[in-house]
Amino acid sequence: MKPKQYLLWMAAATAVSLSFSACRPKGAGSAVSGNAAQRTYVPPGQYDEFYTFTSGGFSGQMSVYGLPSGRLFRVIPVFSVDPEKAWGFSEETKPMLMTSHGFVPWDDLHHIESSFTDGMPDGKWIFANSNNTPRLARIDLTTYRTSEIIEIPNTGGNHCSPFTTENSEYVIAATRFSVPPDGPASDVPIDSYKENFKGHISFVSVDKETGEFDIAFQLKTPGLNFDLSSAGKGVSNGWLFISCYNSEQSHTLLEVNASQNDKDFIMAINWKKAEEYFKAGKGTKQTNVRYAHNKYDEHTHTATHEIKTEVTVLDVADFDDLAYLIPCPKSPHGADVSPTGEYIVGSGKLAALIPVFSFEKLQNAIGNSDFESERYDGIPVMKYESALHGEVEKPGLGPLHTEFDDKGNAYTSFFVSSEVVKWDIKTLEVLDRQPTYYSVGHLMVAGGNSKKPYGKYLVAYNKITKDRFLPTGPELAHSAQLFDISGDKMELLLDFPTIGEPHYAQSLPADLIKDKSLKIYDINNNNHPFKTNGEAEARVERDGNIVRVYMTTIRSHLTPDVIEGIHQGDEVYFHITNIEQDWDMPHGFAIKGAGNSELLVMPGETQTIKWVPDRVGIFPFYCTDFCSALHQEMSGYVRVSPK
Ligand code: CUK
Ligand code: CUA
Repeated sequence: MKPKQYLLWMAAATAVSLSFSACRPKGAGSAVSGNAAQRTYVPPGQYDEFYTFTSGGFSGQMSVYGLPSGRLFRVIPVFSVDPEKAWGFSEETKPMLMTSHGFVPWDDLHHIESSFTDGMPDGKWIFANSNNTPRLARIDLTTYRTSEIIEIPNTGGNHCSPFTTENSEYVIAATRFSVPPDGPASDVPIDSYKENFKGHISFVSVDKETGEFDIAFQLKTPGLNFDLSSAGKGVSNGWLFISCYNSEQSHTLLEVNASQNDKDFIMAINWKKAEEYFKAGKGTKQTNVRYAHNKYDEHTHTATHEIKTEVTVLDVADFDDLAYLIPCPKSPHGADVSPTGEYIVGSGKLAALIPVFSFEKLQNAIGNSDFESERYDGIPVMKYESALHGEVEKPGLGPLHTEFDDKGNAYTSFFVSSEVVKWDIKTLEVLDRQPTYYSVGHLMVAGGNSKKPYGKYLVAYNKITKDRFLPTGPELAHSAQLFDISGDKMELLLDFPTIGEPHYAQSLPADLIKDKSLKIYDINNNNHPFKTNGEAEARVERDGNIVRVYMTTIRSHLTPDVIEGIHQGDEVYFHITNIEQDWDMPHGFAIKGAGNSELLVMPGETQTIKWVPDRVGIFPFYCTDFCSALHQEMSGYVRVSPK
């Protein structure tokens, strides 16, 4: 590209728009490492080194990939229905997708974060947020199922989430769209934004033993848009750093209104202080909220859905020492904290540099009240220089996210110039850059957000696939690219397709997963109200027009397998109990005309399908999961007679 063209490109990229797809590096002849095949090959019967929990974006799911192979092992439904696992179809799982708006069986699963102990992934839970109807989920790594979902009140767009503190004391959820607080008073003109629209940051506590969520408290802030955040760790443990855009507090995000200021902010929050105030009874109880809290019980094998109506809110402007604003150029996206906790990296999407802030300088400035003379809606504003460690100069265009390795290096993704750039955290010197195909969004280093990154691998999650795979229709699978980062230069090893749009991921070492005791369901601990203990108990019971079929499943029969006395319009529940002794021998169940999908029932578990037959006739049912040589024989008939 000629210099003049480049300048035009810069101008276009930094000032005008975010549709940069024309500015991709040319030529897909990327430098794949010569022995890449060997380095990503996992021989038959051997395991991958890392298991990577990957967000599925608008698919609403999470998936588990192996590294370095890029093999897909599992799709875990979280905020969307999934017929393969009957998630959101079985009567037991439907309550998990209930919200204060009713049944919402889809969402935009954005970010993933593992639970931490002392700043390291502990392999207990994976947290995920939903961006649209604001929710947080907890996935249990003994069951690989979503165990809990909590809705977040007073928010719209739960993008800045689920960032986790050093010992998983809290999962943080901050609103992307500021909105008037919930309740009847929220019926206000949209152009009264500055007056009425507020940001809320939720602190969702996590029970150390069970992992159970609770919204401990919320912080109310000026009407900023919160984008991303990281909890402090090490020296900065107890703090939280959140990138904010739209410091103009414009009610429309047209660039002429919302991207005017040269700098937006990173908000630094002393969450330990906030917790102290909350525990001392500060803040107000807001009682006009409504939010869902859903839990899956592994003993009854059934989810419960509850609506809660109360939350404690602390207004940051009421306290002098809770929140500070650090100016950050321009429309910052990621706010990422280095492994030691000393440095906070801002990534202004429209900035041509990367500002790196120093926690120590920040503390000194706070200690000396070295602030700008004017506050921002009551919040002290730091002087840019007094918090700045330094700037990475000319790193690339459109910085988004930064991760870290085990050797003092940072890696930043650049959407516009479509590359990953490696730089030294202390000297801020750019050390290497590699193109990505194309337009990388998030990137992930194994353990790259922990106190001791595992390093070794980096995955770039690209937004645009273009020529990497043959078109399979106009939408191509988003491509992930695996780099080996153990040497001085990053080496591209592998392209692999992903499900939905991965925004973030967390790699856990295979050993950590392996050592976790997998939950194996024991029928003796099964407290499902409609379980069947054995074939002798299998039966059909009628109560008015409600029919319950207590059915067992074991290789190779379903009991009962001949069912008569059902009438058109009856409400029929098939409660299927899998009475296998082998832990990994699920059976499926489906019946003609029952549109609410199949079931997949684990050994020791009971699951239910509801069916209202709409006509007279004979309806076959069968096991959907090929389970033995006599799998095709696992079937039966229901006879439906007139009303
Ligand atoms: S965001 Cu996806 S590229 Cu919605 Cu985490 Cu930055
Ligand atoms: Cu059971 Cu197929």
